[in-house]
Amino acid sequence: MNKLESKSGFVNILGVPNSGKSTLINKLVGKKVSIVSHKVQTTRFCIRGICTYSFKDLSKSQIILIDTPGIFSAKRRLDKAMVSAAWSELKHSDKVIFIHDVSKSIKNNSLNVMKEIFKIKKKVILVLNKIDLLTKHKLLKQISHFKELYDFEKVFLVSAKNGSGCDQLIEFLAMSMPSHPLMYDDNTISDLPLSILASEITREKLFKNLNKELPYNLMVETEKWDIRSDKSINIQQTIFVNKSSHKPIILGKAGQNIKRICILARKDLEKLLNCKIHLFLFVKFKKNWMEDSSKYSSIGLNYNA
Ligand SMILES: Nc1nc2c(ncn2[C@@H]2O[C@H](COP(=O)(O)OP(=O)(O)OP(=O)(O)O)[C@@H](O)[C@H]2O)c(=O)[nH]1
Ligand SMILES: [Mg+2]
Repeated sequence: MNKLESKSGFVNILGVPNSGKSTLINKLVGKKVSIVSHKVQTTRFCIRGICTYSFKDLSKSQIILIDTPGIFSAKRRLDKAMVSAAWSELKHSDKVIFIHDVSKSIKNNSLNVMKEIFKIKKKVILVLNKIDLLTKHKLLKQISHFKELYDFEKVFLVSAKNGSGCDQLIEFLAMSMPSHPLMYDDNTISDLPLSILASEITREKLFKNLNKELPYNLMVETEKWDIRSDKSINIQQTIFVNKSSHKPIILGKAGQNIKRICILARKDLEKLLNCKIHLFLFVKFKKNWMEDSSKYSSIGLNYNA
């Protein structure tokens, strides 16, 4: 490759919910660009995480990793919009990764996703994730099972959580990108507006800190973003719930839940933005927010999917 020639391209990451797509993107990018939780359907729209890789000869390859909502058979409007978003960018991507959680057996849902991907793309990279949870013997069994099913372009064994196998994956992706000028400057790690990223961080804290009683249909909106004279930032967010009974769940006894969530979100935001944050959270009951088309378009989802 010519010294000055750079590479740049798109990599789509698809898989069933909870397989570790967002964790992998964050590990490859090196910062949290996409929220993660132990609950399924955490990611709601496509998020681009950007990784700029430097080769030994100092030329660069920019890998634009597209995190997608997990794919499942969707029935409700929001779920359908999420699944449709996951498929939407596949045709245009330069490489596609199918990611599978090795601690789970290969069920119908994962088989269907693989089948659909192979209908659109001839070459598919298989990433077997969460290898930290499996014995070598069981892992070898899984690998041969996948190889019997499809002819994958390449197979990587990784733990997105602890990073093992991730260097080999990113090197391969960097080499595989087409010759193209960099699409973002070297320091960019995400194209998500900060106000949306901030809403996502609060949603992550809600998902992680409310257990069985979590109202999945909540939505967070950043309504105010003011920079003070001392450079600290005032952020005001509203958490919308579509049932009034969900409001006390989020608030908790004497407001304990919301206070804890606010502190955790503020700490993450301060780390991300490198400045002092004043975060104010409000909870509002808004019946049918899931039927409000403006809530979909603001995060790039198709209301009529
Ligand atoms: N032990 C282990 N856990 C992992 C690994 N990768 C991800 N996880 C965990 O798996 C859970 C789901 O991870 P996510 O990255 O949110 O999964 P996702 O595929 O983006 O999920 P959706 O957005 O809901 O489709 C989280 O609790 C992660 O911490 C891994 O390599 N090892
Ligand atoms: Mg996700």
